[in-house]
Amino acid sequence: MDPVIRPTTPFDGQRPGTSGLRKSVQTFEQPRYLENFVQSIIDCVQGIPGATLVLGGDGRYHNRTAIQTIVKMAAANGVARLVVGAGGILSTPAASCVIRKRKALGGIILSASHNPGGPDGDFGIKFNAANGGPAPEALTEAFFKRSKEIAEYRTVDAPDVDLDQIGERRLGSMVVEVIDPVADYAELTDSLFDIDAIRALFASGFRMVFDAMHAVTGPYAVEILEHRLGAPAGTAINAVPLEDFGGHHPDPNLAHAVDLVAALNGPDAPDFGAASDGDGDRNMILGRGVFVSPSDSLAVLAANATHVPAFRGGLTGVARSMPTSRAVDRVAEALGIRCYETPTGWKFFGTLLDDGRINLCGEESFGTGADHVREKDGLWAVLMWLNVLAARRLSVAELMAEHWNTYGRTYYGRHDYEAIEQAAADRLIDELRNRLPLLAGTSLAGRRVATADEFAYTDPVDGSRSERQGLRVSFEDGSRIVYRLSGTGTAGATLRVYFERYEPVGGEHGLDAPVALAELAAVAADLAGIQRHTGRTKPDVAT
Ligand code: G16
Repeated sequence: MDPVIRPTTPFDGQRPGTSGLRKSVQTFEQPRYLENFVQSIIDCVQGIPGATLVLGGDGRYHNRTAIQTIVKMAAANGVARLVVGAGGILSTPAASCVIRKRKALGGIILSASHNPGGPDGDFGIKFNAANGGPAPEALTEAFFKRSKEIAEYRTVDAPDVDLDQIGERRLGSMVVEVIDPVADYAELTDSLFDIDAIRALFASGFRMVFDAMHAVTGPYAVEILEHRLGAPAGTAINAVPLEDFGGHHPDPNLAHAVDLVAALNGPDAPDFGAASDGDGDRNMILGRGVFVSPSDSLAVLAANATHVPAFRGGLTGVARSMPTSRAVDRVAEALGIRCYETPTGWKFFGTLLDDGRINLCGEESFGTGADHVREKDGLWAVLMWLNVLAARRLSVAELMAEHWNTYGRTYYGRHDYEAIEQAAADRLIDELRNRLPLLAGTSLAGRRVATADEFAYTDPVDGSRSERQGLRVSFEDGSRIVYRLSGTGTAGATLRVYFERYEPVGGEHGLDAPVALAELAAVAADLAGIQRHTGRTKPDVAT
């Protein structure tokens, strides 16, 4: 089967963001839009002819169409073996697992993560490298550069390949290997946790609800929680993946997982609640009447890691993204290990994990992960919690209280202002950037500013430099405000404002986070002139 070379012309603005190229479905449905970006990836990644690649997505609307396009382009570009999840499905962490296990050159993952799906929703594509992690910035910049000059792409004229039946078939000289999307991942998680302890926990009557939000983790959760760990049938809810996620926003947070939050706060609440997002890499953790902030979750897992077989030997180091609260820093200090602060974006953890400098990391944006794959991993985080709860035999509330009594409590919150005009967002950030040098030593609503700067990062392993990664204002009392523009939105700009307030051991630990942070939030809005620049008087999402 001979490749067909089709002429094309570049599209504007195919620059990958925090997590790949993410745009509306309508954008991706334009003729040649996907083809241009896929060919740009293929042209920039060394060694495609003869290689093994992995392909899968979160099953959202347009997944099946896009997968067929990519299968044909892979065949035309000389890929030797394409490993595809049945039905075109692979959760993002499962794709990372399969890339590593098969020693593939890399993989193409189709997802817009936690963004809504359906014909009016979003779609996305990213390339993960041989380590299983998102392509580094140098490579995503190369894709972008190539996408601006591309003049042709390669495909084959062939009928669609059957991707629903597990097994091998051929497209020209390429082998298409359709795999069970769950099997390799479930085998990996079996090897990491104390399965017997978790089974015993469920056998003791421990009750949990896992909300798959009609997204990709449903089949993974049913297999792992219910079939392998013995949780009762029905523990995983909304477990059937739907192309439009049932019309919901598959983002596991207090704003979008309201039914789950209500269940954990209602009468007859289960012991434990959790949710994951569109592509399975995010997680939310709840106990009866308690929400565990992702920053606290990372800190608690770090403090209790040695109860989990994969970490019996201890942690080598930990990392968090800059806007993530400093709760984990305090645990790292107590353990005598290094805590790295990286820019937002999972790709920045990759070099640290590959180099063995860290084996646990996380972000405030409901992402937690470790060195078993090179993506954040929603179900893995849930299994970590189950393993710790099984070993400690404490409730989530008791575990949190113990943690705060040991390390102090870091209240944490984030306000998102969505779809604001890009120029207004840029003006707000520019103006604040210019004011930063004047802030140190001044007082804002009674709090003295210790430092105010713009975060930049030099990767300690490969020396690469990332500038302009967020503005931060730290106060002498240990509180902090951070401002940055999101890299994952698809309409206008999204301004994120992050707050944290530290209450030491013996301090006031019993407040609701929004109450504890109200004063800081008012200071943050005022300092940046959010209303003046954007016209907004309150955030669209407060978590
Ligand atoms: C992606 C990245 C994360 C990042 C998050 C939010 O997550 O992988 O590392 O924290 O975006 O980014 P932003 O604040 O720029 O919107 P996901 O789950 O969307 O792939």
